[in-house]
Amino acid sequence: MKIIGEKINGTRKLVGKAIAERDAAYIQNLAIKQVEGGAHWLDINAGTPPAREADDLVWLINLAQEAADVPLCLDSANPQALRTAMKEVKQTPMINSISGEPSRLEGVLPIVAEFGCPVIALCMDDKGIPNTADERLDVIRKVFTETRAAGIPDENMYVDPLVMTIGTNTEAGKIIFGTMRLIRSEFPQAHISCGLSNISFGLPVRALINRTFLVLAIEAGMDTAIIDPNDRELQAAIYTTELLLGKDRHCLNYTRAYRANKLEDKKTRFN
Ligand code: THG
Repeated sequence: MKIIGEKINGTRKLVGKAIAERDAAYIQNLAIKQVEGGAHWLDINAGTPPAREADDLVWLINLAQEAADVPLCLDSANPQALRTAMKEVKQTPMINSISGEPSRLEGVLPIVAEFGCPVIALCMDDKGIPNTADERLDVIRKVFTETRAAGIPDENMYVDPLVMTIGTNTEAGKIIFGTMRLIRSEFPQAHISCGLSNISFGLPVRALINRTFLVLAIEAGMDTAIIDPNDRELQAAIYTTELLLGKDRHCLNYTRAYRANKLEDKKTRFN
């Protein structure tokens, strides 16, 4: 499993405040902690209005790069902000995201192609997010036609089936796992990624739902996730799931995590 650290996101209250006040230390601490927690990329989402986005993105990018040496995942739909950001990055970033929406294909796909970026592709188009796994596959199939024509290898694609809220549609989990299985089978070279938090919106004990959802999603073929890398229980669930699915040769990662005291409840271990 590869992890995209989600925390540098201006729609989060304290991050929004840090951006407005240009509190560099707050942002750099988030970058350092997430890499220590095992992030392979850092998502950078300014969460600010289009007129401010490029400036804020550049500020965040430079701070994250000073503090950490993992590649970034530029979370923006704004081609102009992305083009400006591409001038600042030290390593090829992931672009988050394209979709079947014509505006994204026209505005963002050329940037992805020009710089050879890995890219998250959302299972939606200008008609919205389809309600069934089959229709989400139809949408992403059209996106692959475009990305292949632009010379983007399937290995650079990170398909996001788009997690919706289980509280308003109890089929939401099954739609995601079904979509993941279809993508795995039709596009075996592509990666599968998603964000978790929408699944549990409005329900109690969200971390429990998110964690259990992640386990099932890995079994359905997900190999990358946008998560909080500093969530200890979530990380323990990832180690255990990979162990049980035969993705941890000689149980090496699991036993290493155990020795680093990453698996057991802190209380169980020290009381
Ligand atoms: N797919 C793709 N990109 C995405 C998402 C996705 N980018 C944004 C989002 N979803 C993933 N990022 C975050 C970042 C932070 C939080 C959740 C998702 C977060 N949420 C807190 C919570 O859920 O408890 C509440 C907010 C806060 O802390 O203020 O932190 O799905 N491609």
